[in-house]
Amino acid sequence: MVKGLTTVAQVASEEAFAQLGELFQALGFEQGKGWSDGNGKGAAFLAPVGNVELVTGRAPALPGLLVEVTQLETVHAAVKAWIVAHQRSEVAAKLSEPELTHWNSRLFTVELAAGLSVGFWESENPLHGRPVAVEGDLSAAGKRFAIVVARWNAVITDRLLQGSLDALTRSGCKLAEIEIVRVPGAWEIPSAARTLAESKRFAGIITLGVLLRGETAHYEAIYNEVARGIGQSQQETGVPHAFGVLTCETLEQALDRAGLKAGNKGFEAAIAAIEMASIQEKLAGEKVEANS
Ligand code: DLZ
Repeated sequence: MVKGLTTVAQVASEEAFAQLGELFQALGFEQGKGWSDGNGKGAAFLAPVGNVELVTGRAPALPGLLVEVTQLETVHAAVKAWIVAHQRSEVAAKLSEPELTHWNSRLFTVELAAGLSVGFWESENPLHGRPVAVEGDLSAAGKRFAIVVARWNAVITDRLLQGSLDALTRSGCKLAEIEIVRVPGAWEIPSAARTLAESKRFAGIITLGVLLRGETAHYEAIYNEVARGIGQSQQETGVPHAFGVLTCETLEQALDRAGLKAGNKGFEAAIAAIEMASIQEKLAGEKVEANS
């Protein structure tokens, strides 16, 4: 069965061989397994995907070796910089400017060495070549969400709560569709989250709390149990649970993650819940085709 694709190019000198290797790595090729047998050597450069294209009815794109890239101008600049760095004036003469093709793309070509002509191209369609994926929308309109928030370290959890409410309402969720449940501490989050999830009234549950290592006896044990309980509730009910329980060394670190220097984890958790709620909705609606 087909396993991969290899294109072989002869390079005249060891110096050019080394310089081209440098360029290919700078362009983003992953270095593969090379070889050396005393007479010669080979260097392999890997691309994430490859294909053989058969063409009929019109002339195929030239040259035969085409590398699809993103940021074509950056690649063009990298090739130019390589030409200058290695004083390859003979290559400079064979470097074209990026131009539109008849296949909705832009392309430039360069003869990097005798017999090694490469075309670099970028599709005008940013989704070209991307695998089709199920992705969640970031709309919370028409969905109900529950937020379970611990009262312990309220100076921080209140900020996380504000962040979550901000994310939900800005994504179209009405305040009336949000249920806030306050529990004593992080330890109590899983049981409340589970009850809410089992009610099947919510598209997602957002859990918010703060555990401070310095001030929490049996910190690891509590943290593990809280994480396990929230995860288990999510897996066993099928309702997305976003994990917004901070685990920090100090109060300052926690404040940074509650809206000061490192974003607001309550906001981020709510966004994750919205996305997962949408993904669950899409996955639930997907049909299993006969041949899949
Ligand atoms: C007891 C305790 C301690 C020491 N530290 C924290 C903490 O840092 N964050 C938090 O949310 N809760 C803490 N708690 C309270 C427990 O989570 C729990 O509420 C009590 O042990 C009562 O069951």
